[in-house]
Amino acid sequence: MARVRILKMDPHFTPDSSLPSFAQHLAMLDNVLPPDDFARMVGETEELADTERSYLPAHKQGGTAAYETLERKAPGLVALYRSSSLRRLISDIVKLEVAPTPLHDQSSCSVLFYEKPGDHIGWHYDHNFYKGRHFTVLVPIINRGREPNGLSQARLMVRQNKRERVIATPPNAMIVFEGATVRHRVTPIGEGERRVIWSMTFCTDPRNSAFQGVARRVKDTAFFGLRALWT
Ligand SMILES: O=C(O)CCC(=O)C(=O)O
Ligand SMILES: [Fe+2]
Repeated sequence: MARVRILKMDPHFTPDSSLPSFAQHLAMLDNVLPPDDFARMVGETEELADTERSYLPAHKQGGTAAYETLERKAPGLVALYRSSSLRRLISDIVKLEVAPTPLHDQSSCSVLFYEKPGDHIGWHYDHNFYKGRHFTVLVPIINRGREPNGLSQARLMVRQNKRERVIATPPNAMIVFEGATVRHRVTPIGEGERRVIWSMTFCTDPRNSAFQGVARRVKDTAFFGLRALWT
């Protein structure tokens, strides 16, 4: 039985720099969690990966651990997602009051594993199925590989104003972007490399219409069931 370590409910975030501009719908921070809190998150994620591997053969296809799994296996991540300090930090960055999106939305809080050579995500937008504006928040938990800086060769790229840009994703960074307007992809990971990303969404108004609810479920199926994005 895996031991479950609970993160403090409300750790303070300690980014290296003062808050970046969100004028381009995209912002990056480094070293957002205090080292001890981050180390506990890494531990929780390693245990999650171990249990996923032993109980879910489908996991070998690479992919995602969704909210229900995280609630049971990684309660510290879920607590942090719903903490007032994270909500405050994201609201301050995007300069709008945002809230976590509902528990039943698989994209609200998930962990993405890139560990088979070639695992990647093609160009996409993160569709917004809510009434309000919708933001994606990524925290790389593990990123190890054979690049000179020790990171994997999988790169997060964004395309804006017809230009492509590489966004660094070292462990304990935070990338906040408006996924409905910032097209992005992740290039394939190499042999023996590993990249694990904690992906969350926040929204200014997390209500959704009946139609939007149906559309969201179709999207969840694509992302978590059929892995349509993992082609
Ligand atoms: O793994 C990444 O860097 C990006 C994942 C992604 O596109 C998402 O969570 O929306
Ligand atoms: Fe995305």
